[in-house]
Amino acid sequence: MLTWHILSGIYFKNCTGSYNPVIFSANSNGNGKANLALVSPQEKEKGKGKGNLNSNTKHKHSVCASPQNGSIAVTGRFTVKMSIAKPLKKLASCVILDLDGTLLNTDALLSDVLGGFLSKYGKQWDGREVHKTLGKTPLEAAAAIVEAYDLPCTTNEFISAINPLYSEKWCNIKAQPGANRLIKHFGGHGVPMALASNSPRVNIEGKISFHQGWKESFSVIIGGDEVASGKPSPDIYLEAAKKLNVEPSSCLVIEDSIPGVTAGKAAGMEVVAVPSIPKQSHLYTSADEVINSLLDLKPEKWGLPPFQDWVEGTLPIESWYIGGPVIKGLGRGSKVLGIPTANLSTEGYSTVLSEHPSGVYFGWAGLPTKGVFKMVMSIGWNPYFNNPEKTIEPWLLHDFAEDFYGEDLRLVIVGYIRPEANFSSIESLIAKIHEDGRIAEKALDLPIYSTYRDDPYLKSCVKDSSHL
Ligand code: RBF
Ligand code: MG
Repeated sequence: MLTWHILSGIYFKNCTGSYNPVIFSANSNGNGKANLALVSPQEKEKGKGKGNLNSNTKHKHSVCASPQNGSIAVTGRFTVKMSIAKPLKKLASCVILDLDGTLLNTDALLSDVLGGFLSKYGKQWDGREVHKTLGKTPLEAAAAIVEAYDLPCTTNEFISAINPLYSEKWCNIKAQPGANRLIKHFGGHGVPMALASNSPRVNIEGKISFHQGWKESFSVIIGGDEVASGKPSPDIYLEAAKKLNVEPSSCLVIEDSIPGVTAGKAAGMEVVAVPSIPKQSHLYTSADEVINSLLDLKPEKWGLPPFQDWVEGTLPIESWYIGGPVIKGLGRGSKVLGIPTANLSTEGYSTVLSEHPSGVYFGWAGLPTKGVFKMVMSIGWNPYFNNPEKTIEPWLLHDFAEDFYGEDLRLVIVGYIRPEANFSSIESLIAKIHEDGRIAEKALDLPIYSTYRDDPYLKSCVKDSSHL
């Protein structure tokens, strides 16, 4: 089957006479007929049409389309530019998702269970060993741990001892930020989804049973025990495509681990990597794209319906709270950048921090003696400076006469702007942070965000942690 990719600069005329950009995909069935999918990136109109596409090699084709549904009427003929010479990205019609580390935040679980288990043997779990287990089959992961810690038991004994400890914690595993949003989005747009994990199928079903609406959203679930070999072999992904009844080339895989990315590529699929351990993105060279978190996924890049929840350059998120004394950071904020961030002590917040992807967020900041202020902040390792620790650096959008080190700072975080980035010069970093400030300043006046200004947490005393 020949797939045509029509990439950019495409316009069609709607019934009101105005032109709208269209993302267009055409799957030739070999006889010159094609199915057209019309999607406006502006999200104002949406429609599906069928038309005939001449399969000769001219670069322009006229196509008649009549919408099957949606609010637009494509009445006239429109012209598409066609590029078969350079199909950059294949267009996907289905999404296949990994579970552990991709949709579920299982990192904390691993250290929790293993930490407790190893201490019985007088050993201490070292988080750095985590890479030995990511994307591995349960047997491989177990063998790696038994070996790394020189445990006086066989791999199978280890598995039997650890399994019940795991399954009793399944109810506590949190969804990764953006996982519910992604599942609802694709489900709502009728994009078929499959779950493809190295875990045995019963474990997959057990884990997802604690997340409302997940099981029903997947038309296919494949576990590591249902194929000959687990990832990095392509088997799991190929089996998922077969059960979805689609070509592997029209599947988009979303994966957090390197073996998982290898498996998806070996299956002939497009793969977006969402690394679950920090500072590793350079190792994911075979992925078609590496993103920082599920919040950064742009489905339209893969020919899938775009998210519609971004407002004025910001993404509303479920609000979360953090507070503590303002500490002296590295002093770069005001000295080097001219941006005085009120760095927050992250002591006691390691769980909260690990649950939130690095990136630029915004919200409201409360200072007991000064009031409530707009705030934009970065969470992460500041790629430009390559910090060793994940930090929280809020910038209160207000001119203060004096420093307020030691004072209690309360934050309610309500929206997301972008992932942290590296920059070729300090000027471009500063310009970007100022742009973040302007985006936050404006967005916080929108009713969806402004209501949080009155959140009692911003004014309560530190000991009251009822919100956390
Ligand atoms: N540091 C980076 O290396 N990359 C970024 O993209 C980045 N974005 C930021 C956005 C905001 C709104 C703020 C307040 C800081 C950001 N920083 C970023 C962190 C900045 O480098 C840091 O605050 C200074 O180094 C002070 O320690
Ligand atoms: Mg995974």
